[in-house]
Amino acid sequence: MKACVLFARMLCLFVAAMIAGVIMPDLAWADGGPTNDPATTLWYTQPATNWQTQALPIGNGRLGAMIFGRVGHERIGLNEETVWSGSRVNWNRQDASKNLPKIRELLLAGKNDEAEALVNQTFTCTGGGSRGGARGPWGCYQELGNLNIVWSSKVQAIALGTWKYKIITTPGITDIREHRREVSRLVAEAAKVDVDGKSWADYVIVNGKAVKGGRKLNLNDKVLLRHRIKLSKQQVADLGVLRVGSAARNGRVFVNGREVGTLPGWRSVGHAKFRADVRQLLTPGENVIAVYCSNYRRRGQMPVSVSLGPKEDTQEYRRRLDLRDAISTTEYKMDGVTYRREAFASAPDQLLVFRFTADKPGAISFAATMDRLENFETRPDGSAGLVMTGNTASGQSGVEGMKFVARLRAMAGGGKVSTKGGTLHVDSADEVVLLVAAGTNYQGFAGRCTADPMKATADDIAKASAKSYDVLRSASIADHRSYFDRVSVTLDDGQAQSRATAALPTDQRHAALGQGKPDPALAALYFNFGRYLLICSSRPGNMPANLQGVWAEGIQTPWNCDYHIDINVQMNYWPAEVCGLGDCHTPLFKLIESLQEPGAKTAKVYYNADGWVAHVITNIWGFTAPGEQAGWGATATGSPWLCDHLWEHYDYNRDKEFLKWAYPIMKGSAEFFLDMLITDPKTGWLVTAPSNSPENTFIMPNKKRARICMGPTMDMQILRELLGNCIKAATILGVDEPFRKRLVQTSAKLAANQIGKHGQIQEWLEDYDEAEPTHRHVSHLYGLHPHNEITPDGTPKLAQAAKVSLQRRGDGGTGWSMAWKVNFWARLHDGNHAHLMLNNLIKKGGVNLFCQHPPFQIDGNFGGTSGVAEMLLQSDGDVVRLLPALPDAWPSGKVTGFRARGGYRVDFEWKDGKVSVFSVRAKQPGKVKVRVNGQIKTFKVTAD
Ligand code: FUC
Repeated sequence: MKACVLFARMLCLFVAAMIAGVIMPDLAWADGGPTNDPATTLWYTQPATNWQTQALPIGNGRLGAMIFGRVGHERIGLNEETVWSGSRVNWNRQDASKNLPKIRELLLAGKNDEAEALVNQTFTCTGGGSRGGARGPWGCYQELGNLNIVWSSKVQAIALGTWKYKIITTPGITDIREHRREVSRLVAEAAKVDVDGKSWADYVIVNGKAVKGGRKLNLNDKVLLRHRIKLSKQQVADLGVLRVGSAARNGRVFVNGREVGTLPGWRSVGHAKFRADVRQLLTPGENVIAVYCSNYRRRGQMPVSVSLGPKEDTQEYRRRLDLRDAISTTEYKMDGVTYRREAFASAPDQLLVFRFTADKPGAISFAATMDRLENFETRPDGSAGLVMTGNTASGQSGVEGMKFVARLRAMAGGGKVSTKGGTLHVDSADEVVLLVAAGTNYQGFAGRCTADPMKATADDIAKASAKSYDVLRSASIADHRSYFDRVSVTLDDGQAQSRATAALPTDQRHAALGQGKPDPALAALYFNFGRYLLICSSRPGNMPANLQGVWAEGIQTPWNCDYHIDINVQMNYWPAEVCGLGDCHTPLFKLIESLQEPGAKTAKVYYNADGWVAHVITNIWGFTAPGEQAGWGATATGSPWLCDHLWEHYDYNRDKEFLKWAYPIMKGSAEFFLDMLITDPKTGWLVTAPSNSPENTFIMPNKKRARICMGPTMDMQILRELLGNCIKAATILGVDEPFRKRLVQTSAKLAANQIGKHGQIQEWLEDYDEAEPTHRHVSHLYGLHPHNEITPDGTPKLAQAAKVSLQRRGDGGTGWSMAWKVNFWARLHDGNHAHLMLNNLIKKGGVNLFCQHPPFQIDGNFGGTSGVAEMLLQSDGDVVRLLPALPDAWPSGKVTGFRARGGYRVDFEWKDGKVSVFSVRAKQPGKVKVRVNGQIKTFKVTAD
């Protein structure tokens, strides 16, 4: 019976595709294997060239890897969640509180610009704060390194060492555009085949080092290099890949006068290398390779390394990531052999596992190395392994930086494995399994916390190498599925064209979305990808997911890849509870718990207040002080926003033991604000001071611009929520009655939401205009989402004002900003607008579906997943709403396993936009109010 249904479905798909005139892609794999479920598979027909937008992530919560799937030179980016630079110091400005009265006086007098100047001088953190980045004590999360696999080939690559060069200048031209045009012309001219470059200066490079000439090259000189190479007919038949090493940036590459590509710019992190397929351009006889680049390194040395390697002629190339199995696969045929690589990150065995197979014996030969951009040493670890060790920069003299270890072990079937220096060689094996273990000596609030990562990684390898590949693989799949299978979402519009689009490779689906082609399953895939990323970057006991999860590249990562607590880390966890991943939420709670102690010191030193506080950013070293700049660093409500997550976890799971643990943390946060709030004499309201509406600038009546203010709307919404949650928690736990009463009184006096002159929710206490009306932060709508004090049914006027605010902000923004807007529109019950924002978010992202701020920032992935959930289900502990914001684009679908506040599990299906069947389950039987197809009714809850 099942087989019949399957056959019928396949037939439908085929016919649909024919009708739509779409050629179905070849889905066949050599092993007849995976079926590319469009809602749980990312797949492509070419290797990745870009980490941020194309490569595929795997992770086990602690270790992460990025798989490119390259054929000749595979690069696998490695991460371990605690590889941070920096170290612990005291960032608190000891005499800060002395200046607080004056800052407040200025604010009360409306002199925000003067207050801002004073905050900058006296109320920021010391030691440069996050500005020091990777090199300062603040530090940054960074890559562990790379595992490089260079596949052996019968044809040797030719290193191009002897060059002629000429410095390109445009004397007398001052206009920048004219200068650029002239440079472009000169470069194209100089790269031509028939240019006589004989009189140019000589430059010989061996192994990336200048051995002759080049002494006259100054830093930042722009240089055109030419190499002449004679190729035989055979060489033209065999060669085809031109590579330019990492040292050269900001430039252009030419073969026989034809430009073949652009070298990555200075913004690209260190590893970005250049590779081009130049098969069509090579000719028997003389060939000219020209590289234009700038000498960004140092005087006399421009270590460009260029090679012409064997062509990589593959057939049936496929790479894919299966979100259900958490396995990445690369497969291709070359010279008649089918090669297959699998990669996964095992949580049960705590390592990364790679397997290379081929359908002909003895076909696997490669050299493997491990490296990173700085501070490392790689040496043999026995005869079949490597170990890479080093320390990150601590940012303080005399303090040792974090120690890191990556250990590689090869297990080959057939052939020979050997090591020489820092390279592992595999010759003529039938099959190879590589195990990679990694760790650091970080001992903080979470993570592995071992003092001896050498031993820990050796133990990991010893344990895993006693198991077969299949055992490791099955354990990893079972473990991952125990999280992933908790929820499923199907979205459908019943259209043949949509299904045909969904059957395309992911990059083509992404492009089709850009052309407005419907593909509801792509939204389901984006939703599932967010769940996958959370499972892979935030498991119980691990560090919380940072700005790039466990998939950071380079040493100085964007925004130090830290924890921004004025939206970003919170957004990472928005999908956790509704998707039944409450246990993946717990790493955040450990971070919150750890901030109490340093946060209590900050509260005393800056505000002379009880309780604890953390401002806008934090790191793994317990940073709680204000940031280094008043304009963004003074936001005072990062910590209560974090505390909301504690309450949410309780509200979804109704676990009193958890609440007992969490309540003192929430209470400490509330205690801080009881001391910190001041009365605004104009309104009599209690307000925070100083603070910001995150990162946004307003125009003062005197036309000056400022960001420091008192009582920004977001702060007051967050505090109403915090105090409300504390009151509920204390009531449930039966504790702290007098404190509860104080909270009730304080809450009533907090500055209210106000509607401003445009009909919008006012962002500040005064109805200022924003300097940038489409600013990415939409903080004043915190009360709409994630908090729910603004609702279309409960507070229709405020909801209407929130809509005006959103319209003023527009439908663009950074990745995470658009993700937030999906959630906002869903809360306003406008499914079509939420859908528009979701599409904008996906379109702006990479073809690997990584959200792009840009650069890659993972928060938007999680915000997008949360947004899809908000479109399908909303709950407030009283009513569960099914399909509150269903877009026309998803007329039918099915959800299993969603969680709702109140401790519920909800399954439902819909057709033609109407719920056709649903069930609500909970630990205890009981009753629940459900809004279904426009009506709120009370239903029976089935006991789980
Ligand atoms: C906040 C945002 C930025 C960025 C950074 C990591 O400061 O305003 O857009 O996302 O966090």
